[in-house]
Amino acid sequence: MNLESITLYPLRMPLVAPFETSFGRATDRECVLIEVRAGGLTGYGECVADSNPGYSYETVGTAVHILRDYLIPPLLGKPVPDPKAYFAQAAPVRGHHMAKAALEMAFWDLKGQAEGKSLKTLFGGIHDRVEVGVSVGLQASPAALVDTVAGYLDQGYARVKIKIKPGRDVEDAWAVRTAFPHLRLQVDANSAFTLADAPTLQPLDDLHLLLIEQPLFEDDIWDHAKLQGYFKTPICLDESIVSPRHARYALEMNACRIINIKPARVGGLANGLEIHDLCQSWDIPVWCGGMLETGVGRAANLALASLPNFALPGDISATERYYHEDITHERFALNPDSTITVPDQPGLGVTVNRAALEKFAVGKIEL
Ligand code: OSB
Ligand code: MG
Repeated sequence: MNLESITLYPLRMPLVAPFETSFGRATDRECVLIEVRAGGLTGYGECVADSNPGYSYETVGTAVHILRDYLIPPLLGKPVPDPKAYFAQAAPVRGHHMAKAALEMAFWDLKGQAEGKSLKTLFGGIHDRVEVGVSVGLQASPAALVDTVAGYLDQGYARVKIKIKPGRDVEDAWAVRTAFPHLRLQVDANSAFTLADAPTLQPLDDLHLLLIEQPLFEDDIWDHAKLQGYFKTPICLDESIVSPRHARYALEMNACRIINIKPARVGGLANGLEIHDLCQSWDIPVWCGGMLETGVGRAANLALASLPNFALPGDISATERYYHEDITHERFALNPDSTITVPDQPGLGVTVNRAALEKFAVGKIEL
């Protein structure tokens, strides 16, 4: 099956509500949808790089550049790469994992469609529904945060993550914990603190949090190992784990007791599977992070999260938490038990709504 053509659609989609983290506030979400044609089939991939380099150095602009000028040209007219082998094949391009992961997702979609198997089946997933939570951005005040969290609990979410940053840390978490004593609660700092902040953060250790996500620098596994030594609450790494190798470093250094797997950050779903297996062999639970994906990326995350060692609820919320209108016909709804059902149709198991795609596309690059 030869790869005939690829189209990149940079998208800008309005979010249902602004999303604020320690690195910024977004009212729209930007990403790139990749459409790959081969053998009469069309596979889709989502590049989760944002409009700005706040979470990662990759952006929509760098992803389009790397895809258009380096990753895609050697693929055209050649057999569609085996998705498990693609990351190694793309090694001449250093870094740019989100750009690579978007292509790899489309190759998985094509493989699943060609073989009549869902991604869940291809990955060896064992759950038909996966436990999910909601990631709540910074709000105007601790009281406003408690109100927002209450709204999500009414919708049925059984696990909540709140964003923290310096000056909006212990007080915010304490307010939510006090309002909801039994809530499964965790915090995410997106690299906003340093080791010198450890005494300030210490009270978090008494709030019965599931985990403290990425408190320190994104490229710093070593100081996380020191910080984990001061806390009984598990540290969970997100930004710092950019490959299976980095996962191994973190485990060998005791830098965390939980890992957040975002397939795009680690270079693709195959690397996500490898980190899942590595962590399982270390008895370290993982969970699936999110990047405010459209239905395309959400379908892939659900398939990945159906594996056995995804032992904690994922940041994979219902479509309506993110978008009034999505680019897939399928919308993901929250089941009453705080789960979302994993797609079971071949490939990603979602179909793209052309009208919505045209509406949200801010460009179109045909290769
Ligand atoms: O750190 O987990 C993060 C969104 C964008 C960038 C980074 C993060 C997030 C989230 C949202 O927390 C998770 C979701 O998709 O619901
Ligand atoms: Mg995070």
